[in-house]
Amino acid sequence: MEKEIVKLISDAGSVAIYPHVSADGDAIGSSLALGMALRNAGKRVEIFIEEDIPTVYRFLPGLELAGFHNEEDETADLNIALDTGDVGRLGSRAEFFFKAPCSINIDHHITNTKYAHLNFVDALSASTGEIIYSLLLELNIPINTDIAVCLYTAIATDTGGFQYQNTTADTHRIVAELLSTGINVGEVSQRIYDNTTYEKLKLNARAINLLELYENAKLAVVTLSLEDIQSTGAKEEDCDGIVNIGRSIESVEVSVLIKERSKNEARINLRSKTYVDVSEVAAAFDGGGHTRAAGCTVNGSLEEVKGKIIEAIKDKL
Ligand SMILES: [Mn+2]
Repeated sequence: MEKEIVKLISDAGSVAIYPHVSADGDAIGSSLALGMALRNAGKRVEIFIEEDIPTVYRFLPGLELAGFHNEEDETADLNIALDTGDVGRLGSRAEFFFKAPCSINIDHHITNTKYAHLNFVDALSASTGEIIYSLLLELNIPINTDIAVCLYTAIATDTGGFQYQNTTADTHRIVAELLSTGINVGEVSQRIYDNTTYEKLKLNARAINLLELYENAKLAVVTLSLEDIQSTGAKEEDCDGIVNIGRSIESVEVSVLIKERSKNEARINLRSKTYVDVSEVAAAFDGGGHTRAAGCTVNGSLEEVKGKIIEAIKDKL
């Protein structure tokens, strides 16, 4: 970590933390961990979220630091965006983010656009949680069990439970240190993985039924309309993980989830297994992400979007 960033955080009296929109385990876990650590170091801390914290992560400590931004909120000395690859991922909070005298962007997305005053992007880190771990060591702030649970959640979710290619020896070394604070891995895993709602399960069943294979079964596509999601009683956040269903098929290299946002807009999640760089596919549609996991937003009807996405991927297979 650059000394300048460590010093700025060290010197700040108040800090506001910004996870990305549709925050995942890494964004939330990293934000709560950094938030609690800086609070323990005597700073005023707020975490500004775009949407409610997903139910699955409501067991995490430090949630009292998170809330929605109000017009009356004072500008912090320092705004820090976590796990956020571009300004678009700050959503409606972008304007407020740039109001602070100084902003810092800490992330691991290879497509990060370095939009803040100071940027620390380490694309070799499997998760932003790992970067925050190192930052806390440099800041000399002790990592207690609460902070460790949040960092563990960040790292475990972004590595697919230590299964994805991004998992490194450092990932395991850091997690070993986190476990030595006494966190209960069984309990955390149960909270994260064994808490599927019936509605989410029904949505998964629908997704499996809708799954299509293309390009000699190397490409899996699930297209979900708003009606598909609503009819199962599932929530938007329940779409999380559906893209992995296609990825789990033996022959599949690229798995795509196309989710209708409105009549003329769809959100795309992309996953690959061994050789296709899906961050390139996403970037072609002004999106971003990692080599094996990326996303973008595409305009058009669901059928049009599906056509565009298949066209963009098929030459890479
Ligand atoms: Mn991440």
